[in-house]
Amino acid sequence: MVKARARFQARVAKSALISGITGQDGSYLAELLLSKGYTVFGLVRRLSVPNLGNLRPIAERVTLIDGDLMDQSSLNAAVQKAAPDEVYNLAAQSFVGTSFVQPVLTGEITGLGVLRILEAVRAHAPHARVYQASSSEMFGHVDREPQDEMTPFHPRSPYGVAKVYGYWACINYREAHGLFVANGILFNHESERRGFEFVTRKISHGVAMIHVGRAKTISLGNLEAKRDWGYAPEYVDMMWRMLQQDIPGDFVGATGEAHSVEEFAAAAFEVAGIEDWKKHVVVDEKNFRPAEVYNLRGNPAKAKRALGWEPRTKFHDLVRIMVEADIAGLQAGTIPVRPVS
Ligand code: NAP
Ligand code: G4F
Repeated sequence: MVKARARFQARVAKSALISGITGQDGSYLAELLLSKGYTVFGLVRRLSVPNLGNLRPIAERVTLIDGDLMDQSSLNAAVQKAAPDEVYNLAAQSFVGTSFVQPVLTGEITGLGVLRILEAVRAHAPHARVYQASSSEMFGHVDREPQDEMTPFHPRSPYGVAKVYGYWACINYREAHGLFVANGILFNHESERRGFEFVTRKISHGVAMIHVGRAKTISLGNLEAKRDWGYAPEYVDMMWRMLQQDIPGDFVGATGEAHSVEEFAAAAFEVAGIEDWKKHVVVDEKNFRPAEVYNLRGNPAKAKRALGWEPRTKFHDLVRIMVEADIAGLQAGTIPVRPVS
């Protein structure tokens, strides 16, 4: 019995390297892996002001390694130092809007950065299992609904194009070099840790600002766009499950339900008890994209079948979680008062 437990513990005491650990998903994933007994290393890039807020609850329990997806030697050194069993590549220039303004940088980080991670793993930890944060933005201009693992890609932004490059680089390293590499094709997932520029957080924070009397309106773009929005902590569990399989594969992660930006806004104002929400929303041309992705809805059947993964949080609960967290954070002074346009 004691021997069996020791063997079990030896088996679960794995180490993981997470790129993008300071972001929404990276911080939730680090918490999940720590709860499973992993030794967690996180890659962080140099910023003029450190950006470790999401890691506050676990700051003492993760080892941070300096490195940047733009810089091959730092990735080689990070992989050597962490000697990981699992590598989660979550780092990216992840905002679609910015990718139209900084397309080359986005290609470098979000596209070529994947190749640099794969090269570092191939050279220094070829037995490590790799998770790649692929995206439903790869589907882009869709010709069928819902989208699944067989749906063709038609990306509509430099971000989407870069993600397609990363996706195929992973499959190529699987086929050419025998690496264990898995693509999670995840649809939008949100939380109280979401960046302020993404539409859900822009709305939840904007509504909270109006609720506490610090703003009167929110400036938005295309209210008709539809997304399949889930809750981020549940999606990092899917990432982990993908790396526990015997054979690497690619999986869609989604709720199977789509809602419009307008529905999200209406629900958010309702949570805050603000009536006549249209009075508080200004539609501004500057928030529209040169090429829009109008409608995304995923089919997570493969993930359910093979991984036993299923999202639980429903759309209205997600909206409530985000709006209540922003109202509480503004009232407590733990969330910044910032412009909402
Ligand atoms: P996020 O909050 O924007 O986090 C991105 C992370 O990447 C941050 O930790 C950021 O570090 C890091 N990063 C950016 N450029 C880097 C560089 N050059 N070198 C090293 N690190 C760099 O994104 P997220 O929402 O957690 O998403 C995680 C991943 O999943 C991303 O790849 C995203 O494209 C993909 N994805 C997200 C969703 C979604 O709905 N959230 C859906 C599908 C796919 P700093 O803190 O220093 O900026
Ligand atoms: O919240 P968004 O900026 O997210 P988007 O473009 O769907 O990308 C997110 O999800 C992807 C997965 O599909 C990830 F790969 C990616 O990293 C990121 O996490 O915009 C959602 C929709 C768009 O159609 C946009 O045009 O909302 C529309 N929208 C309308 N008004 C707005 C606004 N988006 C933003 N950011 N700001 C607005 O004012």
